[in-house]
Parts: sequence; structure tokens; C-alpha cells
Amino acid sequence: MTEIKAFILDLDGVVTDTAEYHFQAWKRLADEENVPFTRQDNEKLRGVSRRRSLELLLGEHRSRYTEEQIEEMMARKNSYYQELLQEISEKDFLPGARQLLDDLKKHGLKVAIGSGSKNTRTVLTRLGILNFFDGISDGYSVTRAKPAPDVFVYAAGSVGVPAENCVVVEDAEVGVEAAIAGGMIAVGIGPKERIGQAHYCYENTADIDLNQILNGEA
Ligand code: B16
Ligand code: MG
Repeated sequence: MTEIKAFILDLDGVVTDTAEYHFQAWKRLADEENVPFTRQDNEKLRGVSRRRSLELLLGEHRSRYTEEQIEEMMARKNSYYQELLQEISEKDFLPGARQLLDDLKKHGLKVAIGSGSKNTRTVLTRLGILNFFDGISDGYSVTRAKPAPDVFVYAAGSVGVPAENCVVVEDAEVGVEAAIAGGMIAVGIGPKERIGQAHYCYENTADIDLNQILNGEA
């Protein structure tokens, strides 16, 4: 049985639910650009990079815009998102997330963050856990976004643990794909239609059964 030495946690959707803030920021931009955008559309952006999210949001309208305008819209959305992040505090942990962090440390495991977000450090600071992690891999650490495994490979390197001894916890389909592509054990959070490819699937962060994973009872 493979010995598990590190856990790499995705941030948005596993530790805290920033999806609603991302939605509000994208919606404000979409309204300004007269592009239709619903909560359901927002689901497709889960775990997806900022640039790819904008391309998905624009859809057939993408050809109306120059590269310069795309850059400006990415910056505009991010400024809206950062305004909303000022509201985040320790009350914004997803149920079970704070407990999970403590349990992982109690088991003597290394714990890293593997997030596509360039706002990772701001979010961790607002949650009061910036210094908790042994390693942080975020949107600045690598150039290829999920589903490429790079953000998790970087996280594994940051805690000095080989990929095969790492568990990745992810709520996005692209994130589960990235973990598997990186040769890691994937734990999916959410409905099976979304994260069903993962080695272990749980509905919510609070449902994660650490002993099941550590004992390899897939
Ligand atoms: P930013 P994760 C992802 O974070 C989000 O799920 C996704 O909605 C967002 O577009 C992406 O980060 C980039 O975030 O615009 O803040 O750089 O799930 O990988 O923790
Ligand atoms: Mg996520």
C-alpha cells in the first residue's frame, strides 16, 4: 500500500466557498458588457483559470474583443472580486474544513495548498491560516492551469514529497483530472457527475473520511 505523506488542498470549493464571490464579480462584468450570464453558467467556471473563465463567459461574443480588451476585462473582474474578498473572514470556512486541517496535522502529514487562484494568499490571510501550510502553490507558481497537473506537482515539490505519496482534494472536474495526470491520489468533493473520476468521492468537505483514505480503503 502506498504511504500517504502529504495532502494538497484546493482552496475555492474545498476550504472556502468563494464561488459565489466569483459569480457576483463575473456577473457585474457580464452585465456591463451586455453578455447573458447565469448561476448555471458559473458552474462551468469551477476551478477554471481566469482567462479561460472569461472566454467561456463571452462564448460567441469573444470575437468582438481585442487581446487588450480581454486583459482589461480580466483586470476589471479581478478588482470586483477583490472588493468582495474584503468581506471574507474566519466565518467563511466550509463546514468541516477547519477541522480537516487540524486532523491532517495531528496525523503528522504535510499540508499544502494547490489553487489556480492568484488571490490565494489574500484569501488565506483573511481566513487567518496563511502560516498554517507547509507549502503554497497558486496561480503565480505555474503557467499551465488545471487540468495540467503543474499546480499540484509544484505543491508536492514545495513539501518535498513524491507525487505518488500525495493526496489531492478537489471540487472541480478539471482539478480531479489534474491530480490524476500528476500521478496523485484524487479525492473529489461534490456530485459524482462532476468529480466521479476521483479515487474517493464525498459530497462535502465535512464528509471526508480520513481513515478510509489513509488506510487505502478505496
Ligand atoms: P483568480 P481553485 C480557482 O480556484 C477558482 O475555482 C476559479 O473560479 C478561478 O477562476 C481560478 O481559481 C482563478 O482565480 O481569478 O482569483 O486568479 O478552485 O483552483 O482554488
Ligand atoms: Mg476549487
